[in-house]
Amino acid sequence: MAKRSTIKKAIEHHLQFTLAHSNDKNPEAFWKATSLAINDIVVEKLTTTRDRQNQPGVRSVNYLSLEYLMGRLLSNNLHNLAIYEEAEKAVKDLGFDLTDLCEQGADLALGNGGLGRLAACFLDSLATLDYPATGYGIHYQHGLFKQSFKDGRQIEEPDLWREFGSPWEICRPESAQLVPLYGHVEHINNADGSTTSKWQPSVQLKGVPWDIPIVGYNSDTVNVLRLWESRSDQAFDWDLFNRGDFLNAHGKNIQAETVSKVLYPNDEHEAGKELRFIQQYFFCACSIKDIIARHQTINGVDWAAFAKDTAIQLNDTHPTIAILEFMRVLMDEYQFTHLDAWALCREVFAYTNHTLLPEALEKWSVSLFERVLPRHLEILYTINEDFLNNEVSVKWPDDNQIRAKLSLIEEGGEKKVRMAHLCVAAAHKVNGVAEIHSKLVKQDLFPEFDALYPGKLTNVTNGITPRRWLKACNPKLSALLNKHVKEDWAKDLDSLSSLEKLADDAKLQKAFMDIKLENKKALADEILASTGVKVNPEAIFDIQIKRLHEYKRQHLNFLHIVALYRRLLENPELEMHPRVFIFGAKAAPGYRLAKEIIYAINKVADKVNNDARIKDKLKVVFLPNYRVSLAEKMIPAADVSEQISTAGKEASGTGNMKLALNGAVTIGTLDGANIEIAEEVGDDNIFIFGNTVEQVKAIKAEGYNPYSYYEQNAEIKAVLDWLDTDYFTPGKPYELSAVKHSLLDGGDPYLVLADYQSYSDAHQALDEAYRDEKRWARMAILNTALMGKFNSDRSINDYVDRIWQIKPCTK
Ligand code: H53
Repeated sequence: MAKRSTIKKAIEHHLQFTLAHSNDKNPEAFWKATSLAINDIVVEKLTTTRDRQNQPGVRSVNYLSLEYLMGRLLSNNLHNLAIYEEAEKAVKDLGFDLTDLCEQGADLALGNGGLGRLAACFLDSLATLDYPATGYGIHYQHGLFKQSFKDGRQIEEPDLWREFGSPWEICRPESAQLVPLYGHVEHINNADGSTTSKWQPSVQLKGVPWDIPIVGYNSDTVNVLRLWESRSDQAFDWDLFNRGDFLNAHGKNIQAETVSKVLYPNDEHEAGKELRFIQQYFFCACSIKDIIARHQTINGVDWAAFAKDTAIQLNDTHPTIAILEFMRVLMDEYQFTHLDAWALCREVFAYTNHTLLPEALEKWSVSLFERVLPRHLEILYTINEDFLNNEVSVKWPDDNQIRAKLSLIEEGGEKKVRMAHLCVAAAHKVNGVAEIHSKLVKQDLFPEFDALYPGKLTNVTNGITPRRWLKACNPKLSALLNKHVKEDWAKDLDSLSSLEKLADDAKLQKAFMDIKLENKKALADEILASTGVKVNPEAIFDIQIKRLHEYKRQHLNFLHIVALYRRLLENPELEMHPRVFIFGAKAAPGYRLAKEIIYAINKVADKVNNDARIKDKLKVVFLPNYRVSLAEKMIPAADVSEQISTAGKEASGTGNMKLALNGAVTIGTLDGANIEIAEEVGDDNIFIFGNTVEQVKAIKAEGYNPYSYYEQNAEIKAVLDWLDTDYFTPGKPYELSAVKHSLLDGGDPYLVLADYQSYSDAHQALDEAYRDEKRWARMAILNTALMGKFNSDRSINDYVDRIWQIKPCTK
């Protein structure tokens, strides 16, 4: 293990020789030098891991994802290498505080929300459990936009995450791949009467890989996240340059670079843009070629061994095109027959479904396919023909309705390719991400596929890494847990359950709640610094952090806040513990209503926070630029976790797990992983409200009428009508009316009004529970103690058992 003096020397070395800095105490340079020093240790492990894994017979998983929300790497890598304390001392010797230094690094925000963060947690667990694994994705020049507020409205600015360099990455131009695009397919008639298809692409891109090391916690393994950057195949056009056309001499470069320039900022919404389609193909094509090349360096061209050694996991439908690219390579470059290629595909690929929302289930227009990937479309048609004739029609003879329903091509209107159908047909396993979600995938989304392929559809409940989401982000609570739990709970999270018997212990309760208060004080400082709002750390910190989306119902939380404010104005002596509602959420730049909800919350916050009449009993804060590193500060300080999606809409959620693990009590619907959290902590330690999945279906079937709630519930009516006045936006009535319109005239698609009263009652019960200090401390402790199931190590072991069948590869 690296010692203080070795680390100190390495930092000084990099400062002087890699960065050419004198000892001028520049924090950016120190952060970079420290990262480089730690990376030396990481890279050594990376090389030995690769040598161990790159052996015949070692089966590995390749995780294909368009998103990875990695956050910052320095603190995480130090914790996982178990040298945080030594580094802290080394950095102190050099005049720095390690916590401050870690803050210098930019977040790697190469994702939008839950899906991208899940991928990052999974990589952490794979390396921790010593599984051979490679993550593949895109090396976006700009990650998710930076968010600020101007007069309450969201402003987006580009994210320049590599502005000050990125010390962890290794560029590997020697492993670049070429990616063909566009053009046409030639059909050549062979002597034996058969025809051969030959794709003549008209454009070629180059994919250059950047490797980010993924350090396992207390393990032998450093795996790799390989991110592809797109460049032009021809670096420079000398012809144009010589003719004096200086600007266009770079033209092709610029076009090629746009492919990996920016992450699409939509979470769970597909806009059908050509550039996104090309992004998907670009990274899949590079990754498939890379997987094949790696296999061949180890085994030569041995396709039987390929199937044995290779698992490919598709993270949502975003990388579906990898299936068709693999087919194309096998057929056009290795002379496989269509049937043999398809058989191999079915051994290799598996697919994770993360959503039931129709707007998130990708469909690409056939005409776009035809233009950009004509050969792939041809292959797809053959797959579809085989699938419909040899599988669907065998199971359901003469049933054209089922054929149309299951077809990989959607007809009627513009023809579209149903990417999820292709995934289900090709994959050997399809999993949902929480019990209820997987059940709905079987029952509602793919019932016929479930009948056609019994046993293919399964569940793997999501998880989170306890290293980042407890050990690193909540050092005080971690120290307390170390005192009470013998095992290394950061690896074996189930061991925290030994705290269960101490949940009523007065000493533990005090220590636990003291730490919560300390964390709340730290967050209060952060809130003051970033918003200018002063909040009382003794108040209940009630937190909702996630992407802004109607189905996640930040507006339900908002309506309840307005109602509380109204109740306080009517009765300033109202019995209620002071409450601070804290939000963190980015809205997709094109999602109008989501942006209106942010605006409304900010406007109400302005008013409430400056109203002396309510005596600081209520505060509302919207922290700008929610991201992984901000989550790390908010989560340890939460008393209450808001998980209030419409039942049936949130596939799993993972923020719910992080907050509960840090001792927050959930107020939530019976949706996604909330259901499993409730099972673990028990009904007494969670506040469940609202309509269930079945009730939601019944309400919709009967014909939901939001107006009836508006007319019958005086508080709902008063609150919604208030939004039409200029009370929160002086001189500008109707500025906040968008929310009201969406709920009344817009039909309230996510049943906000139907759940309102039940939500309000649950909050009342929660307030009473908080006022009973012992009861609340018990609940908080039990939430931490009983989160063992949601360790992402458990999720990964489920994937291994049910889908990947890989083995740890240790020294
Ligand atoms: O994936 C998370 C789930 C969450 C779900 C989310 C997600 C995205 O972030 C993006 C696209 C998508 O289809 C799903 O909304 O419920 O926890 C990880 O599974």
